[in-house]
Amino acid sequence: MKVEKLLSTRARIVPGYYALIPQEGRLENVLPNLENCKASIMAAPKLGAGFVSYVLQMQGDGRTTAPFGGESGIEMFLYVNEGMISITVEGEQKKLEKGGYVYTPPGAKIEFESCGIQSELFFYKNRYIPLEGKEPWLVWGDVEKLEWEMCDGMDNLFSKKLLPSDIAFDIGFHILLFKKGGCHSFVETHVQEHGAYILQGQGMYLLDTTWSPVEKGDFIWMGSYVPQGAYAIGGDDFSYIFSKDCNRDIEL
Ligand code: UGY
Ligand code: MN
Repeated sequence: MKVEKLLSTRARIVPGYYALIPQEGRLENVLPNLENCKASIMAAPKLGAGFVSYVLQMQGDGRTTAPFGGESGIEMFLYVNEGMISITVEGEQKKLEKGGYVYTPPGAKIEFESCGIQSELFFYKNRYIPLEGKEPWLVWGDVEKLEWEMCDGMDNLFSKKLLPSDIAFDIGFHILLFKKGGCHSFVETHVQEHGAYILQGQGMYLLDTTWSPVEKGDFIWMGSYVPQGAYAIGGDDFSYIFSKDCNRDIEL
């Protein structure tokens, strides 16, 4: 068979530091508790990430055959990027559409199934860092109901904060939206990690010293201290959802 295109990739992987995984390079994994679902594991400890994140493409009849979670200390987050999903957490059931999300506190179990249409989920597992006297709680949300906040006084960069500003939580999820001409106001360098999934548009992303073109469907893992920044290109809105560890001191 003749290969039409030269074999090349936008993937940039520096284990322990950062990774850009373009959509076209993703592979599908079989996971024991998922049926009729293409599961791609994005960030994982093998890469150097402190968490696991997945992109799950569920067929109309895709579902979990056994719950995720239940291990003590594991918190999870699920964001519906396309379609409609019925989700059950500890006996509580809700239907979420595009923009819907749920955070499950340590030890909770989650089950989900597509509601007859193809659905895409961004899914996340992380080991919770306990804080004496505090416990995070189950959070259901819908980004459509959250207000955009201006970032750094700029009229073309906005964010939404998906989880409560409470010290009990050790992780945050946010959406960053770059309107035409929008960019970070400075190149960030920080201890927190990010798992970022691009929801729409195209941009240029700085990771360490290299700018790379990125677009909808790409995943970026930013490890501790990787210099990072972005700007939108092409005139359309550019946005991504990302995780950020928070509210904890560093153990020595
Ligand atoms: O809050 C953040 O750390 C975020 N602005 N970083 C990023 O978008 N790479
Ligand atoms: Mn950052």
